[in-house]
Amino acid sequence: MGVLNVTPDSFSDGGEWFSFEDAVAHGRELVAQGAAILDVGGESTRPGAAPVAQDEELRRVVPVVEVLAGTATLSVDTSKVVVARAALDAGASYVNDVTAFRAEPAMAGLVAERGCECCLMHMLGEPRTMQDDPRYDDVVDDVKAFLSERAAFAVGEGIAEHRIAVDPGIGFGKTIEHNLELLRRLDEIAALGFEVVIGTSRKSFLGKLTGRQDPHDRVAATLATTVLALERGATVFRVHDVAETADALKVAAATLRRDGP
Ligand code: HH2
Repeated sequence: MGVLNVTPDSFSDGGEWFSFEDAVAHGRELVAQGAAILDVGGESTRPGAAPVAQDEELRRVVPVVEVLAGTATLSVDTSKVVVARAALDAGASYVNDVTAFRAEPAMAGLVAERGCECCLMHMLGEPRTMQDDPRYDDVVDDVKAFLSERAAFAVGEGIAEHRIAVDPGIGFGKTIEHNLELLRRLDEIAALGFEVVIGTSRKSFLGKLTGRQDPHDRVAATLATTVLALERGATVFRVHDVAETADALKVAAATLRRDGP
């Protein structure tokens, strides 16, 4: 899953693909590099990011989805039903909601009605304050319980189980140790029986571990987490650096004999 942020303020690539032309060109490049899914987002969820008005989010996301539809599976990274509906009308078939349908529960009905896929992500609190001293009893057990509850809600709203993916939400209300524990024990989340999406790409815990301040310098660190996550059952890797990730996953998967030559 290639990240396509049509935003001026995303934590690692804000402004790089903000114009329609740049976003479309970058989306095509990610597909050429091997992305099977493009995750188009018009609102940053980094800690402290400013909320984006619905009309502005529509203006950023919908034209890009419309042009890129057909080149890959198009995912819309939004928690607003209106934005998701417009993106689905424009050719998207996957809804990535970082609030797991909590912001707008009607999102579940939309996904059910359209028969599309969705990703339900764990987040403690909300983006503005989520990094202020997050605490858990046991981070993996707490995240698992949350994801099970949200998946049960989604199924209750009519979404087929095989169309639901879950994501532990790396960096969303988590300390470095929480992120590492979730990666170390990702097999326990995979044991829930849903597809597992993992999003570590360029995130700040990697910067803290390696001393790399510039998110663009965290590709190698991201690859380490990607390979570990594959080994522990993740099946979708949400990344900015698709070419490097595709190579790492090919070699790791062949070694694990999940899709070797
Ligand atoms: N991470 C980000 C955004 N959306 N969705 C899922 N399912 N999992 C993630 O880990 C995830 C996500 C944050 O990364 P990015 O889009 O690069 O930054 P920003 O939110 O600043 O646009």
